[in-house]
Amino acid sequence: MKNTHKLATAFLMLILSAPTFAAEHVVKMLNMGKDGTMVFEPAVLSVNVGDTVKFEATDMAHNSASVKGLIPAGSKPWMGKMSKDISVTFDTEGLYVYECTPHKMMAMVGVIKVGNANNLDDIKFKSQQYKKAFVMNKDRLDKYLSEF
Ligand SMILES: [Cu+2]
Repeated sequence: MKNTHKLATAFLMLILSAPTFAAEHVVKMLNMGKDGTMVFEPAVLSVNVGDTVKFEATDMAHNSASVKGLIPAGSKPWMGKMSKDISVTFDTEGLYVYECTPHKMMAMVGVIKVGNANNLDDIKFKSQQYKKAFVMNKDRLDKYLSEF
């Protein structure tokens, strides 16, 4: 009886002290998806601090690159190579906007929320200037940001 109790206590300690494992999410880079042509899918994603997002070169001639000024202050930017997968680990909370470099004009963009969207107002404000570069799908980024 005593041993059983000890075992139960040990088991409980194990559960309580177990680290929460960081998750890996996958975002596909596509010529055609649910939201139209030249899209990331899912284009809007919520993850936890410490999680990794793998941008998968499902279709060729795309990349994933963070947009200057549209990521949290102090966070690390990234720049994926064309037609290559890239994995990004997110250690800083907030909203991140990223783009496919050659398809920026077509609003091939995506948004990742890490933890809380504490920079939402800042991103909404600064994205007004950024989205002037879009010649197609001009409302796409606003639509994505409206989900937060
Ligand atoms: Cu692209």
